[in-house]
Amino acid sequence: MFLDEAKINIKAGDGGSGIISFFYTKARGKKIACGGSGGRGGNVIIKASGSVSSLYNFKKKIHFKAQNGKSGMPNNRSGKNGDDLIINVPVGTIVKSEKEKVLSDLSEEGSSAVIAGGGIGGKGNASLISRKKRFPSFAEKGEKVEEAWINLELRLIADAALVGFPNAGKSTIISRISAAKPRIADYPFTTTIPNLGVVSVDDESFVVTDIPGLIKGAHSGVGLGDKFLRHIMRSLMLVMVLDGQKILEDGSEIIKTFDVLREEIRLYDSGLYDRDYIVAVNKIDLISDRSIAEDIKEKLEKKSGREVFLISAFVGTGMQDLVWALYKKIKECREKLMEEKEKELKSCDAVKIYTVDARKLEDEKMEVRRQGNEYVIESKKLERIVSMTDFENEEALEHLKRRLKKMGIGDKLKKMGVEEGSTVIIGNLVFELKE
Ligand SMILES: Nc1nc2c(ncn2[C@@H]2O[C@H](COP(=O)(O)OP(=O)(O)OP(=O)(O)O)[C@@H](O)[C@H]2O)c(=O)[nH]1
Ligand SMILES: [Mg+2]
Repeated sequence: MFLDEAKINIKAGDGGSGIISFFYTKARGKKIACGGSGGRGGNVIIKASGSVSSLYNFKKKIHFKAQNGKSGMPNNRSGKNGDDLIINVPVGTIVKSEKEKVLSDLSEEGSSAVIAGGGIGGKGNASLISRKKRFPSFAEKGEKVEEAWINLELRLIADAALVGFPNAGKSTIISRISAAKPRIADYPFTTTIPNLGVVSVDDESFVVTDIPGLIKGAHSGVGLGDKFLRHIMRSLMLVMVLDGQKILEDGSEIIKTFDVLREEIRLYDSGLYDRDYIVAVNKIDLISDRSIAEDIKEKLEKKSGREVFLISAFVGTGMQDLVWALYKKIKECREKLMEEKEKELKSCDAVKIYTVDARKLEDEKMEVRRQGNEYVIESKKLERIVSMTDFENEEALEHLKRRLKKMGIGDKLKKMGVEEGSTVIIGNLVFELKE
């Protein structure tokens, strides 16, 4: 079965907690804080792998969790970091958040992205020594991270895509030139999900896909077509498959079909419309008068400015020529693509690209929301600091207070319009804003 969408639940590992420990030297009767810090939680990484061909497995396994970081240990030993969890997906998978925001586009073999970062480890008391506090009897808790639902979406990356009206014989063509065994039948919309086939030529190969038939209005969702047009967005070239049986009715009918097909593609996406293509007029075995077919071929060639092939997927007429033409064109397209990539790489050398860690940027944001007489502070960074504080421990609370003061949070809040004496809330922490 072929599946092109999946929804999974991921959770990165929580950070391990720091511990409180002291070491006493017998000889000099000295006390040293030696609690180790917790390890980092494992990341959830999604990786494109050529050995995975569909999203089918994500129907059966939905929950993915990376390992938590371990707690710190005495003698200032840190806890072990949690192992990252690598989820292998097919090349061409797009990862989106639950709100449909694109998180990553894994279009190349081996490319990967950290989709959920592990929680940071809490500091042990050995790392909390300060000039004021030489014997801290508190430690930080590890950062807890939340689970999230993400959507995986697979766009098939075929070299050539067969597009045409229902019943034109697209599936018959793919079954003839590759080992694919799609359903073929004498009624429209036989194909409901795309078929993929590998075509071998000369020791080399290329991938062809056959998508459900398009009809007028497909670009706006009529029929099945538009749902699958996005699958062929990255195909190097298209093959417009026309039903030669139409010639029997009236010679101009097939030209009309061609126009409607092109128009649907143009309305769907101009990039796809500009993509290179060839035309195949199928079921040529039904036309007994070859000169009529040749006449149509000429007209179509004139109109499109492309090569037009008269074929019969059923009998095999013209199929060899079609395969060779595809092979040649795909080779050209691949070379062009390589050249463009090289150019892109070269221009990258000249321009230095500065990237900002998205998480850091997110961290620095701080917003104040009024809720009745209270003010709720929304800040990833502050919320994290608060959540890592052990509220049962007086010293830890004191440390938190000092830290917030040092960060100038009070002044910042006053500048943002929070009056003195107001109640302020950060995560689980509720306090009164004072001088
Ligand atoms: N005579 C003749 N019939 C053909 C030829 N190619 C396909 N057919 C027939 O046309 C009908 C439709 O073929 P399919 O390959 O299922 O057509 P399709 O374009 O995949 O159709 P959808 O999946 O509905 O979009 C079937 O009955 C085929 O046997 C051909 O070259 N000659
Ligand atoms: Mg079909």
